[in-house]
Amino acid sequence: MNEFLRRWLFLPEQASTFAYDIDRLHYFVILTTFVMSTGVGLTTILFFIRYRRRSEAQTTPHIQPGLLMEGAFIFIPLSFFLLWWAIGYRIYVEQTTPPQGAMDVYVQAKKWMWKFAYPGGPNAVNVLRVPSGRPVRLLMTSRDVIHSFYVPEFRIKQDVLPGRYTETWFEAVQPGRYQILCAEYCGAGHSVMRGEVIVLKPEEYEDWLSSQHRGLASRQDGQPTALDFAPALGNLVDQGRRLAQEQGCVKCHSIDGTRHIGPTWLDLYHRKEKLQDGRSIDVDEAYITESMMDPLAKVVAGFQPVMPSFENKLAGPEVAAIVEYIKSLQSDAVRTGASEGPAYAPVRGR
Ligand code: HEC
Ligand SMILES: [Cu+2]
Repeated sequence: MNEFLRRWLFLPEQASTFAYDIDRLHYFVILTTFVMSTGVGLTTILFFIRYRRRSEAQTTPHIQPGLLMEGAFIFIPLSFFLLWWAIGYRIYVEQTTPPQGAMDVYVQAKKWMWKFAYPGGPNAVNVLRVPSGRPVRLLMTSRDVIHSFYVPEFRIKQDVLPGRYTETWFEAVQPGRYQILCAEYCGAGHSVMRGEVIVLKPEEYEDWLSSQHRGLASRQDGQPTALDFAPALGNLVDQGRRLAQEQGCVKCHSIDGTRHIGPTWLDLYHRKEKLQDGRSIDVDEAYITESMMDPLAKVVAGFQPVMPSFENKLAGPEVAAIVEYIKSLQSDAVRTGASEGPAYAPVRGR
């Protein structure tokens, strides 16, 4: 029954503990109003035909409904509304009260990404890893404008405000991947402000967490920086960083915003890059890949076309790892318009 109604109403999968409660209330409201409005509609049509005016001289008699009829019209709808309110209120209280012992994750929204920080642990951009079967509390704030954290499968949506913390919580019922969307229009990149919740089995989550701690501990300075989200994005990013060193990319590209022989990789992803032929291009995965395979296809304005091609030198997964590594290099700089060049003030200028 649940599954049938869910599909019939085009609702997404139910992946959190309160998805079921919310959907049940939703079915109840929808079905009641559906039945009632169908009843009203059919009665209207029937009355149109049955009580139509049959002659010019016909008048409509004044009808005085009885007290019982009047009462029924008031109290039946009212009791439905009160019942819905009572059920909704119970769910609202549950949804706004994180349970004791919930695991905390700090969420920072900014144009146009989600950053997640685990207390005393790793950071991540756009990927929130959580264990299944355990309540997770999100403490959220924004660095710029109002955003809204929305995971349809969890039936949670919570505004994220600058200068204030808001919170919400959920308990994922089973491992899977669910999209995070921004549900508050926040500028040109609103539609690409997407992330992902990866729900892991509790033991997988523990493994991941301890691998992150190892990653953090082995860093020379010991202190994670805003520039270094790489550990949290896992092996692909680590592999990409290693490959970029092995292949000599970092001889020409910096990761700290400074200009070398090639443009810096910091904040490269979704940068608006000016090309030599005057065009402007949004740096996405395809463009980054093309830059490795065919560097002369699109040459960045102000740079010499000296980058060698890496076609046949890198395998598919290696290219993907480098792309993920480049994507992970995001600074804390807040952008307001479309970006041209690093948002970061170059340490050594041109
Ligand atoms: C000899 C120096 C050199 C090496 C080595 C090099 N690049 Fe480049 N790269 C450049 C230069 C110069 C440009 C800018 C001109 C152009 O677009 O071709 C560039 C551009 C790029 C761009 C586009 C950047 C932008 O701002 O739009 C990407 C992505 C890129 N390189 C990736 C790589 C990767 C990945 C490697 C290693 C596998 C690498 N590069 C190795 C010099 C180099
Ligand atoms: Cu947003």
